[in-house]
Amino acid sequence: MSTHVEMFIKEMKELFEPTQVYIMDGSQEEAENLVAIAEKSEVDGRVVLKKLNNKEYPNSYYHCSNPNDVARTEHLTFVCTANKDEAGPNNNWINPKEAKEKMTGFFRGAMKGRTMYVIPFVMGTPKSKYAKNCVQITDSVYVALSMRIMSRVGKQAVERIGNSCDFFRGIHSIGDLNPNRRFVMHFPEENLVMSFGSGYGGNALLGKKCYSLRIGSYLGYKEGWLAEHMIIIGVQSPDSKITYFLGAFPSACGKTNLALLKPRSRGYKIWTLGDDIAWINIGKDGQLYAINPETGFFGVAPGTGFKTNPVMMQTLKNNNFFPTLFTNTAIDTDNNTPWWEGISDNIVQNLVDWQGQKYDKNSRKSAAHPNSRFTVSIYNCPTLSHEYDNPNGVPISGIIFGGRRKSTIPLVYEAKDWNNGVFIASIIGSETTAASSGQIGNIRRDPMAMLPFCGYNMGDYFQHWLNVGNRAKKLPKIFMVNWFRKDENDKFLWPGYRENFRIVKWMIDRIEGKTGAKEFEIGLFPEEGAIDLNELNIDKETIKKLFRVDREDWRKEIVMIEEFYSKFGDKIPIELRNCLAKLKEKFRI
Ligand code: GTP
Ligand code: SPV
Ligand code: MN
Repeated sequence: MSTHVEMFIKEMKELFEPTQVYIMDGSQEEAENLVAIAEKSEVDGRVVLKKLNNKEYPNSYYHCSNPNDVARTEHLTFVCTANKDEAGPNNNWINPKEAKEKMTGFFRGAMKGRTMYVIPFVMGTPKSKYAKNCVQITDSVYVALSMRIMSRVGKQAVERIGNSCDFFRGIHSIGDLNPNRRFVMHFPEENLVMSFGSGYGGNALLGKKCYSLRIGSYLGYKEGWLAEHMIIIGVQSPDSKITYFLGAFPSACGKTNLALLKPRSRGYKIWTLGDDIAWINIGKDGQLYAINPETGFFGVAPGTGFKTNPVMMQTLKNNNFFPTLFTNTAIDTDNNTPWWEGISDNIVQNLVDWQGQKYDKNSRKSAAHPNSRFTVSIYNCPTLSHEYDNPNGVPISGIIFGGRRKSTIPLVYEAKDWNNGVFIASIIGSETTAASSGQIGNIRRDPMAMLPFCGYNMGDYFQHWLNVGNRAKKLPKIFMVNWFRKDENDKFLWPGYRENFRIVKWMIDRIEGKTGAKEFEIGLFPEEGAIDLNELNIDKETIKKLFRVDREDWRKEIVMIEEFYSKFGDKIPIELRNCLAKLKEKFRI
């Protein structure tokens, strides 16, 4: 082991005072050991893992977290740059010295009586020049097991690090799960994250949002690439050609579902490369190429079902090397299988809810927590792309942005060019979801679906997007979608899920120049009849509503956009300010 990794472990051991240290190697034997430990240990009065029905869900385990620890906590997440302006108004900030003192105070002696797990891991395929080396410390066996699913853990990371001191350091302890002593602190200038008091998802699996997005976006800014909250898919047409897309939607707004979509159209297929994070570089030929740094899905359970997402259901039922975890779902106790709202139409007799209480069917509360999730290896996915491990990534022809909006935003439209696309992405608004603690359903600006994940000033981030566009020789087309528009009765106007493929097919026609577009105030719209609505029971009136640009709604929208932009002062690039001025003119504001 490299001296720098050894020094880091020694320093952590002195700080945390654990009973023992467990250095992970990523082996099969280790998976079995850790599962056995988790089945025997309790955290907070709850057994960490319980085995589920092995016939229905092979090698799968149930985990239920403290009810105060079920989602990311954005208000407790900080970016600690030397200078406040560098973190920007989009991030909470305290100065690095103060942050470290606070965290070190929490960390001191926090692992007494516990095991300290050391997780060496690589984000990205180890042979890729875009991959990054990392080491996380944690005292949660659930986090250790999750990291093995979500990233490449083991010797290859140690080998890649060698004698270098250049690796990401992630320091995590669940502490006593007290929300008053819970913080996630990022130090982009030091390639370091400190997280205390939470064992949940993005707060605790530090390779994910903390490193691959917040620190990653900062590194990308310095080094000339982009770290984005995006899926990567390859869409195969009947002529066997594969068109690669990126797709960014805010948390719990449909990325995983689009990434594993099974088209109904004959001859088409979607190949999955990633469902949450993309690292994008300009390749030698001047095109954008994307890799997925992760190796698993940490997906939203509710709404995932045999009808809506059969490929994910198959993924969950596949068996391989990695144990699959279900967190905060309900359980069908007759079958010992995980259960959630929307999984199937079958009626189940006996459920316990996500807190282990017998579920009353007349209850208005859901049985599974709305942010209940599964953690499953990407290698279980039957539609995994053959290019998934390609060290260079895949060349991107289209970028799909989206949000969750009851009104205002049409089903789909296209940007006129790259800069206009950056503008459209910079003004995304979306209703807040259960993926983050706090109120659900409030509209907030979530540019590029990166508001909670951009590790530096978002004004600089917009400029960086424009710069990447200037440097690239061939740019993808940019689209905006909204699967979530509703009617007067609060019903979704668009069937969504697998039917979303109809929109993707139109995008391919646009990329290939097979269909024209009509220009409206906000962008380019599909021509009459260009979207395949065959065998879809939807009337003309509904389609009209889905594409309606309501001038009054847009006037209100522009007020919200201006308010958001104004927080960034003159950091908002002139190109985007010009786009906004043009939009205002069109709506006569
Ligand atoms: P994160 O993992 O939080 O980043 O979320 P995500 O963007 O991957 O979202 P996901 O695909 O897991 O979907 C979130 C929720 O939206 C789930 O409850 C889905 O069932 C629901 N959903 C996804 N796609 C659609 C759609 O096209 N229409 C409707 N109505 N709901 C959808
Ligand atoms: C999200 O919230 O966007 C997620 C889940 O993908 S978490 O890993 O908790 O960030
Ligand atoms: Mn996400």
